Amino acid sequence: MQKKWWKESVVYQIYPRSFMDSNGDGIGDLNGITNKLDYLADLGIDVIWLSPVYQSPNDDNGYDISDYRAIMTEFGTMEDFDRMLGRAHELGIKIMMDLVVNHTSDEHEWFVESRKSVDNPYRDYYFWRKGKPDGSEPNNWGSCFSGSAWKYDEQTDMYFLHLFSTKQPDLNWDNPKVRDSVFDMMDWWCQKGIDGFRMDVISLISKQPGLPDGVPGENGFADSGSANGPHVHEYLKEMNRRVLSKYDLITVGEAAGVTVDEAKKYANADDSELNMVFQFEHVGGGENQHPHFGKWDEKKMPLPEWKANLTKWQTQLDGRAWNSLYLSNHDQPRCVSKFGNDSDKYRALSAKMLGTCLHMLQGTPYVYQGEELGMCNAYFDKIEDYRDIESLNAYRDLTENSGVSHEQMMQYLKDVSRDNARTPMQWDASGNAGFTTGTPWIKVNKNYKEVNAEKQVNDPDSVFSYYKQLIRLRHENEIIVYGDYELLEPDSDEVYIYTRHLGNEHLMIMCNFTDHDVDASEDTFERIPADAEKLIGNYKDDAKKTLRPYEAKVYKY
Ligand code: TEU
Ligand code: CA
Repeated sequence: MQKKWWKESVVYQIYPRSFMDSNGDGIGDLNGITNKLDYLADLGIDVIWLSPVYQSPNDDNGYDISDYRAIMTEFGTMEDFDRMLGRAHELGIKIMMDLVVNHTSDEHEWFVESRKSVDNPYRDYYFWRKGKPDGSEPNNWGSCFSGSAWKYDEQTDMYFLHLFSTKQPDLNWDNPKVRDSVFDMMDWWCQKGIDGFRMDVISLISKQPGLPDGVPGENGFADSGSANGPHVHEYLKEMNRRVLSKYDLITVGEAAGVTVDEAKKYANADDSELNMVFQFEHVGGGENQHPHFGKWDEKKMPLPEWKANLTKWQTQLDGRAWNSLYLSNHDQPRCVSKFGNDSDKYRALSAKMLGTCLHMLQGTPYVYQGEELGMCNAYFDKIEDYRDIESLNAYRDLTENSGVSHEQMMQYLKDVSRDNARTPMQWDASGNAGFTTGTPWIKVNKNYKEVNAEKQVNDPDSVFSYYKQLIRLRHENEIIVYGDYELLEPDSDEVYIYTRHLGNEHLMIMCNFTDHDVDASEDTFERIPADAEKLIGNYKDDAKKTLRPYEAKVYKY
């Protein structure tokens, strides 16, 4: 397999609004990030994925961009950005920018022009359509943030398309001028010296010709059928040719609705499109009781199904494409709350177990801020504490239109709201967890006195120290990066055990997903020679065949 630096890297995601506030206005900012770069260097990560820092009215916390070449006022200035980039580079850390080009803000100059008249030069930068004869929306597509994907605009008596919020109009990638504008802007950032792009919902950029009605539940994303649309690979190849291939970048496409077969194209080892994609199957749920409730009432996927899913990605991309590895990000609940056990007793143990399970797979691992501390879901009790547009819109929509009770909806939010991941980073036990001296824009998790960085950085048994070790092991062992993968005990609904192989070397990764003792099978255990080295584990001693609650261990032989 071809060696690449981005295959050997560990990426750390920063959600700037919640990372570190340097000036007491309650909002994280670029100088806050610069001040904490030493912490990240200590953790040992190679690349930072910076969620959007561009000028934005913040309808969706920066995923609605009004100027791609300016920094959001609340986050600082372009000089602050340059200083952050320079300092990161001094520390050997690369910066991957979030590229949000499926849509812009409605306050972006392109859209401001576009909405003015049907013959404005920017009209075709977006999707404008007449309503149906009865005046209703042009088609039945829904927005991911509730309601129709169309918004009526009086100025020209037409609707525009927005797959996300009404302030996030979709760009029309079929227009070559849109592609020129986007590629110019990307090139401008590359010239500045950034190191890569994480591409927001890039799988949605090619819409179905004619924008036909979708079959609810069958046409994928928002019933639009936009995921992996007819020209997406053509446009990405063009982007690769015109921009990406001119620089040495790390690229990852967020690919809602991507299948393994599609991923083989997006992330092809021939370097024609992107390095890797974020797929969603393993963070999605099992079946849901009310299909139109979407993600809110998805059941947890049974472990055998989850393992089979990850295994499919591991084995089918091996040698042909490349996996990204993640359990959490700014859109997902905290992984220790979702996949582990966030009780006092098992929080740290299960956080380490999940880290082991993920970091020993083939692919590039992503750590979301606070994951390295075992941060947990927010569990806000009051709707007033939520900030996320998706959560607030869904609350309104489901309680008002779908008969969901307030209590039920609050439970949904506690389990899956994106705000669970957006509470401020917990730096220390002082007020507001050391995130700000002012009032944070969103409440700090109640457990910050127990769970914080200051407490963990110098504690060899902490989740932080464990993650540090996981990251170091990847840097020191080629087998973790390049080895192939085999699943053992596929039917167990208690343990996830797999092996990795490279040349004559083997790794055995054993993870207990339950709160009780589980014995690995005789067959599994026989594979581990007596002189095997225990590379890492979250219990000090070794109970050999028995995996204790949330135990994880890795043998090398
Ligand atoms: O997310 C798109 C996406 O597919 C989802 O994860 C989605 O945000 C939703 O939460 C599903 O429940 C990206 C960004 O990561 C997200 O933060 C933005 O809100 C969205 O695109 C629009 O830019
Ligand atoms: Ca600030």
